[in-house]
Amino acid sequence: MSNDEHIKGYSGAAAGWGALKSVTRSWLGSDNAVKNIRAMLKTNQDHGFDCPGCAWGESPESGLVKFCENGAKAVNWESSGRSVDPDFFARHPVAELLKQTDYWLEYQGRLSHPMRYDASTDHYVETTWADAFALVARHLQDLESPDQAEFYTSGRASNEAAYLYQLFVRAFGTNNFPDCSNMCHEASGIGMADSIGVSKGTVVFDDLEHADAIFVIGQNPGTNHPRMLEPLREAVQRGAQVICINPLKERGLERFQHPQHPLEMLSNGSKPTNTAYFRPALGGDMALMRGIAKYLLAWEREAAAKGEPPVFDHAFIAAHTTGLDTYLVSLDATSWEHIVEQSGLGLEDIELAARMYRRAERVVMCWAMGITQHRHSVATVQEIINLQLLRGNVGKPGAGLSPVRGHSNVQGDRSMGIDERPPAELLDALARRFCFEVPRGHGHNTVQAIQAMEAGRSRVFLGLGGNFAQATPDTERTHAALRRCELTVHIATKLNRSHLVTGRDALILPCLGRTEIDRQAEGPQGVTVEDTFSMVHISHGQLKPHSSHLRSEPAIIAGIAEATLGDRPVDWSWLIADYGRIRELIADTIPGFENFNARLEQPGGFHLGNAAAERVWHTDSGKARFRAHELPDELVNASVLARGETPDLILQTMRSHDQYNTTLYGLDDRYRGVFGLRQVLFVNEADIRRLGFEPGDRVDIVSLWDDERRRRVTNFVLVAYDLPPGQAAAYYPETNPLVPLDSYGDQTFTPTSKFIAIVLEKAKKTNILPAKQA
Ligand SMILES: Nc1nc2c(c(=O)[nH]1)N[C@H]1C(S)=C(S)[C@@H](COP(=O)(O)OP(=O)(O)OC[C@H]3O[C@@H](n4cnc5c(=O)[nH]c(N)nc54)[C@H](O)[C@@H]3O)O[C@H]1N2
Ligand SMILES: Nc1nc2c(c(=O)[nH]1)N[C@H]1C(S)=C(S)[C@@H](COP(=O)(O)OP(=O)(O)OC[C@H]3O[C@@H](n4cnc5c(=O)[nH]c(N)nc54)[C@H](O)[C@@H]3O)O[C@H]1N2
Ligand SMILES: [Mo]
Repeated sequence: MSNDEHIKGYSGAAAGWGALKSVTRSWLGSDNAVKNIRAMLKTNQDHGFDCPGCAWGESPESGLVKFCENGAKAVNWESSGRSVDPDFFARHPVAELLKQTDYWLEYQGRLSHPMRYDASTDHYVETTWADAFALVARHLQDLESPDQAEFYTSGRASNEAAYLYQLFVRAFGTNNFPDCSNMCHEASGIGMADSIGVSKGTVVFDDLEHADAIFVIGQNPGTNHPRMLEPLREAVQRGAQVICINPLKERGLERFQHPQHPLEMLSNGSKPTNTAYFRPALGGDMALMRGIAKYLLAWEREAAAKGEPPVFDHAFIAAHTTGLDTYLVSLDATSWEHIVEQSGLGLEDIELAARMYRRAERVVMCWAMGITQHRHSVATVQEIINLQLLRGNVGKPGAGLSPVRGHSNVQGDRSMGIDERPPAELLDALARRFCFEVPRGHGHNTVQAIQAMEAGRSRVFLGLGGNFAQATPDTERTHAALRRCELTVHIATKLNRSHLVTGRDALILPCLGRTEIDRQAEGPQGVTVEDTFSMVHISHGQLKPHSSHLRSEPAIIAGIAEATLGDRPVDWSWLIADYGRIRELIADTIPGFENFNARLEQPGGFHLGNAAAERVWHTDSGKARFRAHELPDELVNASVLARGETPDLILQTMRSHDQYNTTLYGLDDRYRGVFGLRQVLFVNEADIRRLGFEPGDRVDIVSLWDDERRRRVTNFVLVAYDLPPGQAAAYYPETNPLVPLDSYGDQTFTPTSKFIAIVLEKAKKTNILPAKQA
């Protein structure tokens, strides 16, 4: 195919007809169309199931059908009619499956039977649940120390599954809980806990409806949180400012056509979703926030000199904060040159952003991966908080901080104790309730887990969902680390590459998805999840399970736990007969969940509460604190520069419109005008020519780092795209081989997936076809 067939551009609005067409296609492609349409109508409704897509929450009042294009894709994908069964594995040795694309692997359908890897034949073969549990137990019991096992969690696991999992793992004896959150919003949690004493967003849905200004920073809601477009467009219509900060012009942040709004659809109209759009350098957001704060300070001084009303909220600052003076010193000490150079924005733009911020009485700041996947992410999150504190924009209606979470229950999983650095209160509560010696030391995060497996210090890997081998950085190195394990185990719904990068022994344990009926000894069970606004609600699967051999995640965890620990510290089988019993334990040990079962009766669930939103600060001083960080001197790692290498470009890795993390629903990226192709590198045309290439040329991408490895991906098509100079963008996970394992955020260990120094080389082989359709 020629490049023209792949690169077409896009001029429509986000959502609208394009979304409907795409949903219909995914219904028809699921081999299960009627069943899935029924399922869609149950998504996010009372007595229905929680959408297995993103963590966005619902407006409590909205009576509309509560799903979006990408939620529909997530539901359809889970409800595929195709099966990956023992016959499938008999036909395909693992070595052959490894040659297939990630798209092909998941497209084959739902995993249907528990499978064990037989290294002598290189095939997965059917096993029984009892044998599978016994194998896991034997490997775990053979370890010299419980700290030699890694227990990964992906953020789709329900509260009940996550709670049982952490209880089992801690009773086994370790805090090794690498999880997807380590690669995601870790910086938000760390920065917020330190500054304002809570690690979760302070806003609820209603705040978006009352804000005078909403900042959307480093986030692409049109694709990743489509239901967020509705409140954004509504905000613009009522005259609030929506200020987007993103180097890419993302379609969803420009125009939105409401797919459930008949008139708008018929007239093909659409409404804007922003009032201003700033396009910083990658990693330039902290400099921009500092620039805005510096303007506020200048105006504050001017106002004081003239005897005009102040710009800062002095009453709030005096009553609720510490550290203002030191912070103001750091503002004075940061030069405008440094701010302009690092933010990539001119003074006029920064001043305009500052004016918009100042004019608003109530400001919500939302952010996602464009902020959290950098080396200085904690400092950037804390600079956002500093700015909000200057004008009292935390803890009042219509204002606050909103790190918009990713996976549908990633926030709940942390609440349940999936945390490699668990707070002492959690451990104390577990020790008190279950009377066992809880492990107190810090466990491994995702990067440390890979390092431990690589060094042979960890020998068993167990994944509760997710696709560890592909979601993590430094793919070649990570795969080698996983292969050193004695046992790898994956609890999963769909086949993915992690299942094929096996340890000496390996298991695939197929589980029910959230859309499916979960029947246990005491009847059908619901599970609970927590959304990005800290609303907890129950979710009831509606569809007949894909196969009679599937078990629920809690049942699988209970099976492993019982085989490993017997009935210590709880009677696992009794617990999973009725998940209400697990919720009783949660109520006993996790703050905020008191009376859990009863509170779930409320329609729409209940809010967990957020101290900072009530201006109660759980910090040492009992106040919110301004944190004065220095702006980094250079964003490119000093040791890379010290080697005398100059990057051609800085690369960010992001999601296309047709993917859910490592799950690819299709090969298109409609809003960015790319069709049927994923190996693309977006660069602006002048940069393409500066580097001696033409749009459409094939290149190999090499990343620069301070070790001797040459990290490379090959055969990417250069796409001329409206990007600021010096930047490049490409899809994850194809570009994960370029992210060095040791390039991670300060304090967070989050891989710097949005800032990779690269050079381009002319592609050596150019004979690839677009990724194969299934
Ligand atoms: N359909 C769908 N929904 C999803 C997901 C999915 O894959 N598909 N994933 C889920 C998960 S786990 C998560 S964490 C979220 C992710 O949601 P997002 O954070 O929206 O995901 P990304 O695609 O990584 O997009 C990051 C955005 O940040 C911008 N950006 C990159 N670097 C910078 C920077 O330095 N500064 C600024 N200001 N902007 C920058 C990019 O241009 C891009 O628009 O979505 C969740 N929802
Ligand atoms: N370069 C780069 N790397 C990144 C990112 C990036 O922006 N750039 N983003 C990072 C982020 S934000 C995240 S959150 C991680 C995501 O990392 P993960 O959460 O590990 O990855 P996913 O792709 O969401 O996992 C998909 C798999 O989950 C399984 N699955 C789906 N539903 C269920 C279920 O209900 N139960 C169970 N047990 N399994 C299920 C399926 O087998 C599917 O193949 O990736 C991170 N990696
Ligand atoms: Mo995420």
